[in-house]
Amino acid sequence: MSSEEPVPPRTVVCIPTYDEIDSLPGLLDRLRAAQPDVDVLVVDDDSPDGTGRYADERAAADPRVHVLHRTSKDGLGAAYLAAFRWALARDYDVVCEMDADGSHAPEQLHRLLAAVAAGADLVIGSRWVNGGEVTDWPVQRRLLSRGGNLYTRLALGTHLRDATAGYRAFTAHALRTIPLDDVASAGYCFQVDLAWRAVRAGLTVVEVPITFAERAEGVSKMSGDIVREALWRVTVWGAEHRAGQLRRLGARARTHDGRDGS
Ligand SMILES: Nc1nc2c(ncn2[C@@H]2O[C@H](COP(=O)(O)OP(=O)(O)O)[C@@H](O)[C@H]2O)c(=O)[nH]1
Ligand SMILES: [Mg+2]
Repeated sequence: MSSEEPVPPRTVVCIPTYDEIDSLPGLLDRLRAAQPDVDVLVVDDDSPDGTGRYADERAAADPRVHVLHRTSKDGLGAAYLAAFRWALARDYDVVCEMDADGSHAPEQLHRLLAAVAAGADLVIGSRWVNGGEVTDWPVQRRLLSRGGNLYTRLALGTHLRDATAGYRAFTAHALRTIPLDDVASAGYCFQVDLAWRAVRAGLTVVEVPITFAERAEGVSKMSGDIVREALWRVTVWGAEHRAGQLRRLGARARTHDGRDGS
């Protein structure tokens, strides 16, 4: 390569797993085929079904595949935080999130990476922007996702259409800018939390359309508790945000009054 050519960014896709032995092999095949120059980090929470051992075998056979073993099931948020620290310590330029269950097509990762190359700090693969779609979801599941996202948008006053989505690309700059040490959110809320922190930090957050497919194998780890956590935290953040806006408005009005009276 001549010195004139730009150096391609070093990219890693982080895949959190808990009991994904039926999904992970095919997903890794697809990801390695779609993006041969991208590294992969499987973050396994000691899956009883042997997903972590399988990931080790893949890593032994393929220098692009890495595994981070955690000792017990500790939620998606904690797994991603550990993955981000791992990636930052190894100087990756771009750090992606992808579910293990095949819902996020590796064949569409180039859309996220192109938006990063165009200057975004955080790219969200969105189901609910023009061109985005969900295949095979029943109407109740669509309503839950759309309703949750509408509520989030109104409560926080953001432009994001799919703040709960888990197909993402962050620049290392974004991960170093967003305060990560006090993130306590566990499930869907983790995704909203990070997007909201990125917006407030003044980073460029963009959405690109993706086609989301429901998992074909294994079972979802989503639970009522995860949905309730998201609703509760988004409501609190929204109330704090509005209270802050009101305080600032009040302070501005007082400054104005003071000026008028002088
Ligand atoms: N490491 C780890 N991964 C998890 C945990 N909970 C969920 N995941 C993974 O997170 C991704 C999304 O979870 P999934 O069950 O598909 O949630 P859904 O898509 O909302 O139904 C999958 O790759 C899961 O294996 C966890 O506690 N630890
Ligand atoms: Mg899933």
